Amino acid sequence: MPSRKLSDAFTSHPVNLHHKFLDLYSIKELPETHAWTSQLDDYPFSGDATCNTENVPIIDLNNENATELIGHACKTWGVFQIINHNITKNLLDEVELAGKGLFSLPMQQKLRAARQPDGVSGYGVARISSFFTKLMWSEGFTITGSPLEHARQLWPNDYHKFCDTIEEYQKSMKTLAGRLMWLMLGSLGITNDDVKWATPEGGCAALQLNSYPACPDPGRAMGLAAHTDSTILTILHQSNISGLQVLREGTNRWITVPPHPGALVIHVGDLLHILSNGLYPSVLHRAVVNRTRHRLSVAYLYGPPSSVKISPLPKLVDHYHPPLYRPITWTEYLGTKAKHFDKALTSVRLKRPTKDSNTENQMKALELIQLRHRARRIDVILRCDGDGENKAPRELLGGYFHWHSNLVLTCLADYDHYYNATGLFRLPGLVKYLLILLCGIISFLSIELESDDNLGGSEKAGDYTLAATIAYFSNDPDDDDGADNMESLKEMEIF
Ligand SMILES: O=C(O)CCC(=O)C(=O)O
Repeated sequence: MPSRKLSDAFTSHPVNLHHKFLDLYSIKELPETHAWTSQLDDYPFSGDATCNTENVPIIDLNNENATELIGHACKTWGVFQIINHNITKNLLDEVELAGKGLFSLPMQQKLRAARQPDGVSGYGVARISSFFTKLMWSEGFTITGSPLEHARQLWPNDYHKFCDTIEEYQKSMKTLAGRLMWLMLGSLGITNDDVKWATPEGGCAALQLNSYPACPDPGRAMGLAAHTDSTILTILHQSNISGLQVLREGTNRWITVPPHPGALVIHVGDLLHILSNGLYPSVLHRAVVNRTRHRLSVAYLYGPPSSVKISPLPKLVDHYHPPLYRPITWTEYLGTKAKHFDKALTSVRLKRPTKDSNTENQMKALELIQLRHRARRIDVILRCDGDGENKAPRELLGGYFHWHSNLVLTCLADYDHYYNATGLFRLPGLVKYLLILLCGIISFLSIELESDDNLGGSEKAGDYTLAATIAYFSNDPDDDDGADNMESLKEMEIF
């Protein structure tokens, strides 16, 4: 049962919020417990939607270029709005009405369905509240699987309408989420064969209803503090009151996502960030409140089957793009988020190879070999860019020789890959290795130092880089004059 699996995430990190539930609808003055100071101004705000210099993209799913548009939005924004998504206005209105009905119940009645400290579903304040000293100006209701049990607690004699609406909404959202996931993955060149778990029945989800009552002092209150979603993607329906803001990478400004009639907001979640090996960043977002109007939002939090290991997709990983994250299930990730909150993604990130590590050197060597493979001749001119006397310190030169021998080693290691792929040689084992050894030696010998003077070892410390200019000469069969055609010059920093 997926919901039980997801709830396992919180058993080891229960959230005990030691405070009374305040009835925010009746408060006339902002209590100190809810008065935020610093986090509200962490980044500048771009003004309301009319002042935004740029807007979150709105994508028509009927557009024949929808996949490319979505890919671009995921890469550059991590958020976009969709229209023509096949969710009827009637269903959106119904779910909004169901949410309003729930939150307008007396507090004592809502508390009958209160979420347990180690549970996922039910009524309560945002789980992330435990990471902040101030309380948020909102209340929430989470539904995983069937809404029946909680609906019965809230309305013992009259729960059918709520359940019917929620179930219909969950069904439609599941279909849409599956479609969107494939558009997003498709835009990365990923196909069904690459992600076996991503079947129409496969995904797992939770529905989150958020309520933001009108607030007497909105400038000092926070509806929902900045966070990223622990999902593959989130589909958000917001009532026609603005409040959602996303942090725009690059400018580091909060940008309002204005409600657009009939549009749904799509967030890239942390798990898509991992699957895409960081190509599609999960977006930091928050909700602010306003003085006069009650705002409601409904988030469909969509993820993979709870026990499937999620890791950067093999198609997106190669020598140049090593995997940035370790494999993790959704349940494990939710547990990590409950413990580390905004450090959760970093905590599953693999250590990057250090600059002078073997891996990085081998990648550079490999790049050179790939060039070499297509060329008649490659000249490598080494240069030392440093301050002062323009001399490489001894450890740099040591590094250079280390790199050089890596080149030969990589040649050997990649023999099968290159020569089998090109079909150039089909020779017995020992001969193959002798040939590749010879090739390695030739590449070793053909790398020249431009000038002994420039690379002469010195003991001087300083900020040096050792760079190579690689001249690539084509192997053009029509070129019968025997002269080398230099096709490109490539700059490569070595150390
Ligand atoms: O209410 C909103 O606009 C944001 C909701 C949200 O971020 C969430 O439910 O995770």
